[in-house]
Amino acid sequence: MTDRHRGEARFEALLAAEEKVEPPDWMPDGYRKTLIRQIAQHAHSEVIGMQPEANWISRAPTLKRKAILMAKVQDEAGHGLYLYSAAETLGITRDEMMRLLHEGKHKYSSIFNYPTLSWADIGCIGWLVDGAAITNQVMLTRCSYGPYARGMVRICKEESFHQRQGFEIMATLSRGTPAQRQMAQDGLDRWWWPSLMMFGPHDSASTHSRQSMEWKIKRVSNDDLRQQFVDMTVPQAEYLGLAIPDPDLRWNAERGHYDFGEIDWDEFWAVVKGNGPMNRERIAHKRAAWEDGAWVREAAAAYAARRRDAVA
Ligand code: BYC
Repeated sequence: MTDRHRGEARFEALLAAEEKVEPPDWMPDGYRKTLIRQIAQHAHSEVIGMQPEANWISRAPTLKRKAILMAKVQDEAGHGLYLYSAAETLGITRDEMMRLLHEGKHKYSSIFNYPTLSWADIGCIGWLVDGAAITNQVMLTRCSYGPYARGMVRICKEESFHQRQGFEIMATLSRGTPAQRQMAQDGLDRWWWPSLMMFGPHDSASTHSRQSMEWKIKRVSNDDLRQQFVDMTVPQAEYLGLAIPDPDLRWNAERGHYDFGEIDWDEFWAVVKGNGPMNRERIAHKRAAWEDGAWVREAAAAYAARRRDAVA
């Protein structure tokens, strides 16, 4: 038996036994590439996702709301850091991931290419966007790759708190003045469909799902997760007294799930391909932040080199 055969057999055995694959283990090239693609995309989403929320830090309605929002945006930066570290264990450097993002060769979640026009949008990001993220990420805590699965446990705990704070903003607005209720409804009208798009294309159009599920990277399909999210969120909207902007939404007693309308897939693919309302601005801002931070990276590297020389 060659080393490769032994590695393959061990990889298959780990998957079959529901044990984790770890960085030194042999893994198929495709498995490594899929994980780098997905984890880097996930990390980039956390970091780019700071922009639409940061837009409201200076305009949060109270000091307490400002402090909460600042803490949430910092949490997203932390999630990005755990995820970049997880991706680095697969043999790609952080600089390379940044280069690929800045050159448009790496994706990030479509949702962050929409603008945050009112304070209610901050509520909608927490309630709907973090809600969709948790739905997707709870299954990723069972991902077969150890560093990603472990990172997701911590991230999910923080995302649950984020979801609550978003729902609480929506509850406050929807119990407020008619103008505040209208602001909450307008936020839901604009964020509902993009939130459903976060789960990706239909299973029949998903290029990676089948293989990713065989490798136990993904455990639940895009459509099943989207359905879970709809079933969870509709009663929450009812509680808030807000209307979900979908005339086809209704409870289907036979299926035991809500039926819902069709996503505008032309809009989804336009946003994924870089032509959403905010794509260019998001990447320009990200690049500028990377360039502005060059001196910090240089200083940190120089300091680390001096420490190494001093020890040697
Ligand atoms: N947006 O074969 P498919 C957060 C791409 S942030 C853009 O189904 P896969 C937060 C897909 O990449 C958390 N692209 O792919 C932060 C693929 O293209 P490539 C965000 C999308 O990978 C701040 C192609 O379409 N969560 O929580 O099996 C504030 C075909 O798709 C999207 C994650 O990133 C999309 N929505 O499944 C608040 C979760 N959907 O790569 C909150 C981790 C699909 O072949 N990612 N594409 O060029 C995943 O779970 C999976 O990658 C996806 C897609 C479910 C997104």
